[in-house]
Amino acid sequence: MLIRHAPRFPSSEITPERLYLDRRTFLAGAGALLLGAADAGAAPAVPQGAPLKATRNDAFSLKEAPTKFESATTYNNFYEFGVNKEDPARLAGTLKPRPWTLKVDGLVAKPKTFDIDELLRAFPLEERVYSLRCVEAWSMVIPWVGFPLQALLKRVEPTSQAKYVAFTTLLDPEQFPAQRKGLFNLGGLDWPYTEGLRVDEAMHPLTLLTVGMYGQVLPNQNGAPIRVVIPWKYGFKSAKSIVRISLVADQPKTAWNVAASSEYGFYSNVNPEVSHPRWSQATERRIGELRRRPTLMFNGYADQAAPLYTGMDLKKFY
Ligand SMILES: Nc1nc2c(c(=O)[nH]1)N[C@H]1C(S)=C(S)[C@@H](COP(=O)(O)O)O[C@H]1N2
Ligand SMILES: [Mo]
Repeated sequence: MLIRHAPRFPSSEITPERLYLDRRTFLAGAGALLLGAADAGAAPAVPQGAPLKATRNDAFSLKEAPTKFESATTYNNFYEFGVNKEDPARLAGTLKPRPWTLKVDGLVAKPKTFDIDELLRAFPLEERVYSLRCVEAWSMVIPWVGFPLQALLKRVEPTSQAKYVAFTTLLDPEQFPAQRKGLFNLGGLDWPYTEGLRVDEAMHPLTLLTVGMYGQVLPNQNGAPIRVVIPWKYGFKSAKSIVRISLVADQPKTAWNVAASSEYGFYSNVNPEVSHPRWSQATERRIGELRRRPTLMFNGYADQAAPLYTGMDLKKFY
């Protein structure tokens, strides 16, 4: 597999400032498959598979063996590349994770556009093993690398009017084939992909702005170079390849809710007692296992997440 054959670097050689490799080295290492994509622009490329150092946060980590790297990088939902699970791994070579900026704006005292490498230097990276529970009733256990979204939000100083946080994925049909007009876009989503959280959900210590997994930079198909991960919510809340985080007053539109509001709500907390209209959410299959296991309330993070929803009817606010 392509990613497996990516060049390995001694970790002492790689610091965030030095993630840029010369383009020839990248091409030689990544192989001819990526040639067409990487050739398209002269921008420096971050090699897929470059190591990323992080301090393990045991207090926030599941004590479960991670899903195989091969599974986590070949069985993906990333509709910008198509609706089939294998499409992202096959097609994500067109995504260019450098140069990349993340704009943080809206109802904040200090709006700022961060360069991705500036972000990597500015916030200490943690490794956290979370399970990701897809609304389709499968799950994976992934060692993510990132930092609490809270840390970034505090830096821009949300005003008291800010009640929600809106995430926006990159819009670029050159890089995302399904964003071109035509049959490729079978998923029924409007672009760009959007997601949102209440401010208190976004500020929750479990909510992770994620830049890597399995000790390396995020593979393109997993949402390079930066995505959000909210472990007590269904996977679709974890928007990939984001370019903008806006603090807003009103509940933002979200891609899946716009596409099918009776099936996908704004909250989308993992809840075994609230069925999807077309299937039960009571059990799930961990990728790599045959048996099904019971789905846990808030995906197992009830102690930490339930207090956010005190007094709310979770059947109504699904
Ligand atoms: N931009 C964007 N983000 C996205 C999606 C998508 O189609 N586009 N799919 C979501 C869904 S449904 C899931 S389950 C997770 C999958 O993340 P993974 O491929 O890293 O496991 O990404 C989420 N983030
Ligand atoms: Mo999902």
